[in-house]
Amino acid sequence: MSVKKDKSESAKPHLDDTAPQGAPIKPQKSVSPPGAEPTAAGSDKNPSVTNTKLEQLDAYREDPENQALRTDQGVKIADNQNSLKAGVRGSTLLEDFILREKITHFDHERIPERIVHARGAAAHGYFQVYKSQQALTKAGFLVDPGLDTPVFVRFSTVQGSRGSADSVRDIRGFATKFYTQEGNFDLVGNNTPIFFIQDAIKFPDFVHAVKPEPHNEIPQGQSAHDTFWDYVSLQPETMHNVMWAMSDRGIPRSYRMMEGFGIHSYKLINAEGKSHFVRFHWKPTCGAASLIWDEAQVLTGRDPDFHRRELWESIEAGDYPEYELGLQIIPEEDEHKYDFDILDPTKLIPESLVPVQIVGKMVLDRNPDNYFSETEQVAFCPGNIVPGLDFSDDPLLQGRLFSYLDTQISRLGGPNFHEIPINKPVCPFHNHQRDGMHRMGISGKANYEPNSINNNWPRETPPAKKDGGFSTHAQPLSGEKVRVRSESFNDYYSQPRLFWLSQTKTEQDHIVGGFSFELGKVVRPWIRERVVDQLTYIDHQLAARVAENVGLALTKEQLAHPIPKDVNGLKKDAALSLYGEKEHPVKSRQVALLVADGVCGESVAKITAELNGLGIHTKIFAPRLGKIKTLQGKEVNADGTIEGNPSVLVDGVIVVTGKESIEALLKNGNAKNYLLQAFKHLKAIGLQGEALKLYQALPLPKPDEGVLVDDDAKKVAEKFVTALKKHRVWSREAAAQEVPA
Ligand code: HDD
Repeated sequence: MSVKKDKSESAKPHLDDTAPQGAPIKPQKSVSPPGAEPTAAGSDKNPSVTNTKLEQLDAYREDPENQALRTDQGVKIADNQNSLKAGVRGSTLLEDFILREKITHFDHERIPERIVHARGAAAHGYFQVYKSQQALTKAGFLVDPGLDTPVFVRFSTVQGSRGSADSVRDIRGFATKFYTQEGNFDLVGNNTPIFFIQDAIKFPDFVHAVKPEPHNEIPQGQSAHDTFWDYVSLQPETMHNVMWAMSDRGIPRSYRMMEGFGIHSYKLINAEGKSHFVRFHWKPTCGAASLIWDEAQVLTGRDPDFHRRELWESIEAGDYPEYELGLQIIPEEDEHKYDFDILDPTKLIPESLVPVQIVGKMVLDRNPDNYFSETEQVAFCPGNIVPGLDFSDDPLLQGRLFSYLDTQISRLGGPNFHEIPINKPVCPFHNHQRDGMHRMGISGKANYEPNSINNNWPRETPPAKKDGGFSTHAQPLSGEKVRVRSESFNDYYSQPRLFWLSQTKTEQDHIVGGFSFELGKVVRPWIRERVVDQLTYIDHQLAARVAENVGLALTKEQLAHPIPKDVNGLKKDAALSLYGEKEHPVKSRQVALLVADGVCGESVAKITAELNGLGIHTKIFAPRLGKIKTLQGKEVNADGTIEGNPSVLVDGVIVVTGKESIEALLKNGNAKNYLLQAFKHLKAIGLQGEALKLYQALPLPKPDEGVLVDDDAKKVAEKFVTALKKHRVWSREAAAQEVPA
């Protein structure tokens, strides 16, 4: 574990302005445009960014430069082009050990993909606590602000296979492995604060229902099919998470614009042995934001790697994704204070009841070197915790403690997966576990305990205030051994209603749209009816709107269904809405500048400078690659073609003035489509000078508050940024429906 000095003095303003004054946070390095250079392995691109985990991995990195090609046994290979044959045109000989080794290894290259969360992308980084949390926990990584704890974070979708698209409607996984000095702590969360089911025994049923249907393996990366909605309609505890999935949370803009949640109540244990319940939150410093549904669907084809690419390129560019760690603390004596059970993973704890205390920051600052070795082989287990933390009795969490370790044994081929470099702790680890497939360590003489032949090493460490052995919090228990669900888990509808009522009108419209789209793909009518029936227990208006879209009408009985009660007196909770009146940070946003020969080069430079100054990334797209001639007789370099970089890849577009340039764009269908789609997806559109003509040539309504028109380059950029801060032009939604992009 590397110990860092307080670097707050060198921290750059703006980039780290969310850290409290004096917090020991490392400055970010200067940023280059993402995707501007060829991508490369993390250690090639960012060699100066390192930590104890990355140093540990260095020992395993291979460097084939100036090396001979050899077999796995070290024999130099003289011919890697031809197999050994009986005569020039003869059959291949079994004797060919080089061929056999190569083909055999190839034949066994694949391992089973994860049962869920198969599609993912990951990055290295570090976590630092702002201020000691010793009143709550003795876990070193939450106590010592001088430590930066290495982390490896894997983001994922749940439903699709390894090769599925990133932008599908789904829950996202947000799994963090903290390589602490006291062992690995895995916080294996999602981008929603709640889960679909309450008890782990239902997980196989739920996953079978959401995965592609068993007879034809359709659909891929989507929950829009009969078996999922059949299960949902029969298991009302799913409704809360389903509401989140149908909302914009199901289609995040990027991994860096997504919240993360540990979901379950855990326990923090301090040096005196006192316990507090805790719920973990990750808050992105870029703010949380989502895609538009049509855009998400277009993206599955235009760039199936959209989220993965954005994560990778941002890190290469030095524009590191950051998340603050937040804690919701519930004293033990408040365990029964709420209308819901804090052990129920389908219930969140509203932030207005228990505010989230921000305690530290995680920065993702280096890409992996090898997808398989690191991202695919990383094995997260919620059972991996360190002294100072403990589990609660949440029945979903309890089942997870078993499942993850178990699944790795078949996924990674045996019980020694902790020895795979990415999974190894950075602190020493010795015990008497022995042998098994793929054992790497060469163990010492005694393989039992107690022993006298090795002086009883390795020995137990008694629990202590610091650096002690793990001890389970002594929690009093009572009751009978029973197979039941606690009655305190019974209310399925109050929290989905709180979520619904906390959304803006736009967000509510999107939820109605989400349900209507998905149910539109459900073939069996009785399943659609039952889902609508479930919705009537949440909100009549929601149910009626979805019903209408799927050709149903609510019955008198359904309209008489009781409205669920408020959650601890709350009708709304602002933290549940993504948008509200919030202004969004513009840092890290991507903006396209459309140009062609004859563009005003000075304007390109001014707009670029204005936006880059705010941390916004700009890319210049033209009908072709290469140097584009400017009005001033100079050249600007095109970063890509308009065709290859459609508007779904960016947050907004500015068309730069120039008579000839606009005339060329008027003849370019891809440029026209750019504006049509940007308009349809509610994006800010900047039109400088002549560019208005391009807009006017399209079947679009008169410029609205998100179409920013000005002759002056700086002014158009300023107006554009004001619109970008709203994330989307929400007022345009009705007009956008009519645009046939
Ligand atoms: Fe799970 C993977 C998140 C409940 C069983 N889960 C997995 C991953 C994430 C989650 C993010 C991917 C980790 C990675 O990137 O490798 N799972 C959750 C959350 C849950 C949850 C937030 C509820 C709060 N999961 C859950 C239950 C079970 C599992 C109740 C089983 C009883 N999950 C698995 C698994 C996976 C997995 C099958 C597949 C691959 C793996 O574990 O390593 O064991």
